[in-house]
Amino acid sequence: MTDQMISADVIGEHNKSNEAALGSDYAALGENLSRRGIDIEAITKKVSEFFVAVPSWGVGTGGTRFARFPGQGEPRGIFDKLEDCSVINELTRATPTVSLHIPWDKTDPKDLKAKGNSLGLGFDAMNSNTFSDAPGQAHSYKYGSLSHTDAATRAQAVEHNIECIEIGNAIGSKALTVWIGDGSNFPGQANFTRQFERYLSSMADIYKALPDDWRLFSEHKMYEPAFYSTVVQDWGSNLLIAQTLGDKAFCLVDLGHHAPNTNIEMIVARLIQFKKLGGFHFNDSKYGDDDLDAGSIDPYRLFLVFNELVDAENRGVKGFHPAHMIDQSHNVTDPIESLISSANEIRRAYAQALIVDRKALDGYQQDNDALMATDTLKRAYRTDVEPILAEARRRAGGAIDPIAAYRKSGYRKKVAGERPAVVGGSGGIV
Ligand code: LRH
Ligand code: MN
Ligand code: MN
Repeated sequence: MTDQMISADVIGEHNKSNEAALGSDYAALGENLSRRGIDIEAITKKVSEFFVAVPSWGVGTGGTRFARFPGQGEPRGIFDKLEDCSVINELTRATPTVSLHIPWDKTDPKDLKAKGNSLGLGFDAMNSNTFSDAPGQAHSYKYGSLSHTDAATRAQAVEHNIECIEIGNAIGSKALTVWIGDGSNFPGQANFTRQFERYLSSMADIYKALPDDWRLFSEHKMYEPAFYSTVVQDWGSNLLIAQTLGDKAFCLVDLGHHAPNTNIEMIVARLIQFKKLGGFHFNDSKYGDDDLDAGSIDPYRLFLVFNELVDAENRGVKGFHPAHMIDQSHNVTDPIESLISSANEIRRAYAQALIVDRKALDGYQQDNDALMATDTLKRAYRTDVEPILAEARRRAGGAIDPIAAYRKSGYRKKVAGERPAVVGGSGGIV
């Protein structure tokens, strides 16, 4: 038995009052899909088996570089964060793992594992942090970390990543995600080539410390915090890194780390083709690395990304198992509600991609029928698959409408009474 943060009675009662409506919506959708030659049960099964990890740092209220407005009942540390993550999983049954960030979540791995077990949660990729200084560290990352000009600073950053692997190994994680803020703010400040050489050499040291069954993900980001140049600025540099390091190295695509209008789905296709897609940080953005809720700005793009993933799944691409993780920051919403919403949007995009008529699409592409090809995608995208998502949740013990059930549970109010209010302040992402 695992500890439940939301009582089964709350979920049970909520479901009881929504079951009849869901039953008829599910039957109607099933009939519609069957006319299109699609078995709704097969889609529901696939959706139920699709999971996405939540970021430990996502359950706290974010902030900008201008200010941070704390929310009620913010988690005091990693154990509170894990409880909040559990709420999301109990209601959605789509997020059974958590991605940790070290040193933010650093504590005895035995306690982490025990808490995870008690909540029925596992751990996805570990994230290192050499983009800010931890209190008391010997060498500052102000001018870089893995690519720093100073060997001792680079060694410290490598050591930190190895420690992340060790913690991860003790709690059942199988991957390390490395994102660095290294770059430069002025033309001439850094030698692009030397800097990248130093980065590759540091990453090779980290790679050597990877257990056999682990993967190393490098995450690219166009700019910020460095504003003139960034060492791992795009998928081109990222691919070079993964190819240089070896078979256990892959590229991680954070959807918010590209210039507006970039064709991210095509980047995804390229990385799949060359066996270097490691996984995702799902979120959405309008302008830059906005870290908005998945599917909140451009749900069609999210669908198009999933269209590539399902295409690869159907083609049986060897060794294809990208890690699915959310990376968001919440300023005006309850983070638990935002993460529930994102998990649902991600499953929605997957379900929509699953019902694309791929045989027809292939034919239209072959015949250069651009209009019908794009309409084939639109037809799947226009289908309201919510009954499939809700039924998958219900069958797994989750809530038909998880946000409504969450509000009904009074969880936020309860933890607000237990966790001291945090005072506001200047910006920061945790
Ligand atoms: C960088 C990033 C990266 C970090 C996280 C907090 O912008 O996307 O994944 O680890 O945010
Ligand atoms: Mn990210
Ligand atoms: Mn980011």
